[in-house]
Amino acid sequence: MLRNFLTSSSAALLLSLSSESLAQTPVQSGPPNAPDQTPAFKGQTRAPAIDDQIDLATTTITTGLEHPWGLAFVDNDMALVTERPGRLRAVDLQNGTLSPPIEGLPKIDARGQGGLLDVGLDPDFANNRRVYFSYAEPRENGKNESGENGTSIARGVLSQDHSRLTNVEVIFRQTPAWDSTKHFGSALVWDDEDRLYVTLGERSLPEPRQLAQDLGAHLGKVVRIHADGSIPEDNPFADGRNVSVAKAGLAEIWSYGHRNVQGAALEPNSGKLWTIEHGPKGGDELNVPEAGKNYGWPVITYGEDYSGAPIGDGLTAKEGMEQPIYYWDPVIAPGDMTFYQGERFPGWQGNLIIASLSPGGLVRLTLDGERVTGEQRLVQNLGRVRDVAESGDGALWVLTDSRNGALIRIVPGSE
Ligand SMILES: [Ca+2]
Ligand SMILES: [Ca+2]
Repeated sequence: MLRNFLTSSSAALLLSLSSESLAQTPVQSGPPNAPDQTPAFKGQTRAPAIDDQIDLATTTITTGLEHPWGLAFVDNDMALVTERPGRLRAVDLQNGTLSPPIEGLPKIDARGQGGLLDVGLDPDFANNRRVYFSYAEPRENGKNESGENGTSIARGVLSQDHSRLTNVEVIFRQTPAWDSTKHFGSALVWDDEDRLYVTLGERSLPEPRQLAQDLGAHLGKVVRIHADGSIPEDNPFADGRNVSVAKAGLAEIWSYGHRNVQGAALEPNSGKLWTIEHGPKGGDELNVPEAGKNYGWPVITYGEDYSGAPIGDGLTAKEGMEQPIYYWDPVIAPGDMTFYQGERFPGWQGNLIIASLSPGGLVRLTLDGERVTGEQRLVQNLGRVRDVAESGDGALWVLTDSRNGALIRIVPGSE
């Protein structure tokens, strides 16, 4: 009798322990690179794994894209796609036909991580047919005449037959230029008042990396501009009001202390910008950058240098510097991301869907406000995914990053 009682209560205890631990088990991503670092708050990393086993159907719409980077839907039948070597193409979403490279692009430096990067349509594209794009621009004005470049944003008018851009003009140039082939950023996101956020890398090398903390440089910044490149009056450094730092910053700057931000999206309910950033080994970050705030790099960060050495003094937190709302160690190497808004994937509304270059596929996050409550890895068989976007019918579309990259459509397997 006593023995039976003990046995059944032990079993009940075991059962409750195991369901508790199951609910808290994170995605199996391997050991951390920096195991001695501790998150600043509960749930800042390794959120519980989402355990619904949704079956996904993937359809390859087209292949033969050389390192495609950015995707923008023109309508239900056509999208624009960038290829890093410097080509912009229209792709027929029904049959996958690729147009010849669209003419009229400026000179592009396609070395390393550079090239033609993001593409986006004007909020009033239906009337003005303006297209915006980010790219690594060769710069002639530097000490190292052949090697200097910088991220630039240009716009042009797309012809009705989408064969050519005309009236191409550069609306923003990141300064200073640098002789580097790394960390260009550069996601383009419109806010609800048609202002353009641009995310910018810090060029990776030890010297320019420090400029992420320098408000006199555009390196390692998010900037916010109007469509013509002019500066919104209420930008945090637009009139020198925000001088809690040593000097007033460049007026385009929205937030600073970033490393290499290649993904960004506007949260549909709040209208706030969210960004996702390549950190060092073990330090990828999700942030909600606020006006004028410092996101820490390279003074604070999770993870460590690729050599295994600490970054700077190895700090993960400091007064006056913002914490990421979530981080990954080991990393996911994030491309772009999107907040899912459709109804095609039941229960996914408001989830953040992130492109992963390594380990690849997609990362899905469930959220409670600005806290991550769950994480799931999907379609890892696709390998390196650079961009993810949702079409008007609630399907997801991804670009895979390789010499023979593909545009792939994803819907629930039950359809
Ligand atoms: Ca994108
Ligand atoms: Ca940071």
